[in-house]
Amino acid sequence: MAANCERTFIAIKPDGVQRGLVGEIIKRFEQKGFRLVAMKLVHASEDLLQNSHYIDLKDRPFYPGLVKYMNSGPVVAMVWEGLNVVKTGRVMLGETNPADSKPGTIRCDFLQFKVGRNIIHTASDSVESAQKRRSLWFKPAELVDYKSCAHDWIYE
Ligand code: DAT
Ligand code: MG
Repeated sequence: MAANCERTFIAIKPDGVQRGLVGEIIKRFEQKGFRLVAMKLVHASEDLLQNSHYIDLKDRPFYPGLVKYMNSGPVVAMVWEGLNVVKTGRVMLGETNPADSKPGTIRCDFLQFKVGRNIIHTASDSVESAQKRRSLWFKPAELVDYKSCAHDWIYE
């Protein structure tokens, strides 16, 4: 796959949806020049969260609270595509702890200090883990194939 077709999974968590931050967060990815590949508003099941999405964290003390929080309302699940989107998406989010996040990042600009309410999820420390996470939330047919009219302006 071409480098500028890299994809990542991003989800706006229940507090991000309830606080009306969906548009602002999508805007940042759009303005950066990433292409929206898939998006849906979904109330994730406990099964998806417990047994798939957060399975890697199952031994952590905060795991039950995390699953409950993610299951407390709808989330906006998305796939974004572009050059280095896995790494850059992570930078745009900020650190896990909002208090450690730098100004200009989502978790700094819209949060105070609570790790347990950090409004946004990104897969992904690697392209492979992004792909794995994405496939839990989206069927292949839900990934929309189209060329952005800005593509040639962004990539030369
Ligand atoms: P990130 O969401 O930055 O990728 P992660 O994958 O380490 O962070 O953890 C997933 C989520 O778990 C994180 O967004 C919030 C929650 N979490 C992590 N560490 C926590 C902690 N010490 N206390 C409470 N929740 C925590
Ligand atoms: Mg993580």
